[in-house]
Amino acid sequence: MSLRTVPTTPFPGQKPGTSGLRKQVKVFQQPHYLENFVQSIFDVLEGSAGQTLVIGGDGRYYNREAIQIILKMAAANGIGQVLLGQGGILSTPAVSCLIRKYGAYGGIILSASHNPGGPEGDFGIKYNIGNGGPAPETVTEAIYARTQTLDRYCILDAPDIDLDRLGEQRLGSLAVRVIDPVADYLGLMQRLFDFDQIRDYLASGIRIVFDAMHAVTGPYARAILQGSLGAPQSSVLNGVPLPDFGGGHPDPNLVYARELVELLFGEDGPDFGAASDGDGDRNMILGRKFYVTPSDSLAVLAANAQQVPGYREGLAGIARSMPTSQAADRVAVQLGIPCYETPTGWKFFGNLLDAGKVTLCGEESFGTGSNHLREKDGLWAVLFWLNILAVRRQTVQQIVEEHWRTYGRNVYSRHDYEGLDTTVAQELMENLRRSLPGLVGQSYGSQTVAYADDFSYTDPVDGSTSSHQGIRIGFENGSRIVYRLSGTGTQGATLRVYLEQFEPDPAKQGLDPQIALAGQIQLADHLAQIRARTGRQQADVIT
Ligand code: VG1
Ligand code: CO
Repeated sequence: MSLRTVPTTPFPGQKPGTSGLRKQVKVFQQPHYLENFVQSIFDVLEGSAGQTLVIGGDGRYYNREAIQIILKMAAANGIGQVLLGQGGILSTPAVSCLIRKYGAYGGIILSASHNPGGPEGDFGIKYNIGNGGPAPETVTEAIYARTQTLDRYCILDAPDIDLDRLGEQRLGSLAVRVIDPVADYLGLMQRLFDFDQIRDYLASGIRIVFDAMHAVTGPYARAILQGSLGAPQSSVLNGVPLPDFGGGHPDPNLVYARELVELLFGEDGPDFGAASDGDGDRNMILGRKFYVTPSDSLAVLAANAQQVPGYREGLAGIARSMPTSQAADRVAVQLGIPCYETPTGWKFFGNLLDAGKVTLCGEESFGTGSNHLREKDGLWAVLFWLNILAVRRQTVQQIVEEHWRTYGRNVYSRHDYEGLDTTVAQELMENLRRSLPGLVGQSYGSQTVAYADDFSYTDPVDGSTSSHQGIRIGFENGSRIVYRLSGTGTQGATLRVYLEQFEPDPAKQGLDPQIALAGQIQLADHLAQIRARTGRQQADVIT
């Protein structure tokens, strides 16, 4: 085994987005591309010599190859120990759990999350810090800056590690410990939820289906739902992780989780359905013939948290990303606790959780989590729901409708326009930004604009400011239209339009959101000239 220093030159565009660096597999496969980024991570980590890193990925194409490279680079860069998920598999929440449990210095997650995989698909890499959460912007900016000046990387010339053999192997001075990807995570879930109660509930004839979408949650769902909670074999769909996710799009929403949606909305469907994404941090919750909007899911979990063992003592506060509906804010008011509004992406929740300011966090993009770790957590949300259902013994639909009657309904929808020409999308946003000062006070139908701005966030813990986090147009009646460009896509630009309207009248709360929001949808197009500028007549994905 010998240590090799390889001369290299910078690649443009190695800038982490909303959640790590995501590019097409082909981009990552270029010689030195992955190595440059990984070396830049090691170069900005101070005091990592001899420390422990957690490494694993969502099993997508190029996962195993990338892990071999990263292990040899970790060895060459003086890391002391790596905890590696068996087969190179670890869900994003499991990485967060392991970093925290074993006091690791940080972790590297190989995933492009909900983006498709396979040789023609996407790959990604994210760095998590010692609190178990995504690296904050100060760290991702430093990594990016380093990629632009890098002129060498260090790697150990050594044979590959056997990724599937549990136990310790060595790469020079680095100890690689291959561990069961599920055990520690399962232990944490057992401490938070009442597994006995959920098991009894499931045994009472309740039928559940979890769609792992051929992504990382398969082994977790089988061990937890079937192994520990006694759900039958049929309760986990697409439970084997595949490098190309079976050709699917591992994004748990009404469009991409069609198989599950058809089951739940079909005749004699199951009582409860759920799905997770590529790396296991997202969740979609369904009842029989009923879809729970992620923003509502966060609000329902908050309102019912004290029925669940891990949250009996109540919540310190709630945080939601700016585009997420204000349903959780209403619960926070009732509970007399603060509700924070952060930019999109989990990295902004870490400081609030570390400071004990919030207990629950959520995003409209099917992400919910809590202070149990520092990532959003798909299966955790599923277990949270099952625990609430086991206590309340009502249907998902009854619970959500009762919630609306109590708090009012924040009718909500997100419209995504995917694969737009980047210049067209940027001009659309620029133009809209320029029009903001003139919008305040304008009336459209019965609505008057109360504020129109480009969201800027100052972290209440460390005082750092993040600007240009999305355009918000808020109306005096509480309705909102939010526009932002995605920071996770790899081809062209994706415009996300978030629509929200408050409906206090129970008689009108059952209306299909697309119908209830029709006026808002039209206004969103009018204000940003979406159809005229993009040539698109409608959104590609509506959630
Ligand atoms: C999207 C979601 C955002 C989420 C991010 C990462 O980002 O909107 O809420 O945190 O994906 O999720 P963007 O920039 O494309 O809107 V995951 O599960 O893909 O790591
Ligand atoms: Co994800």
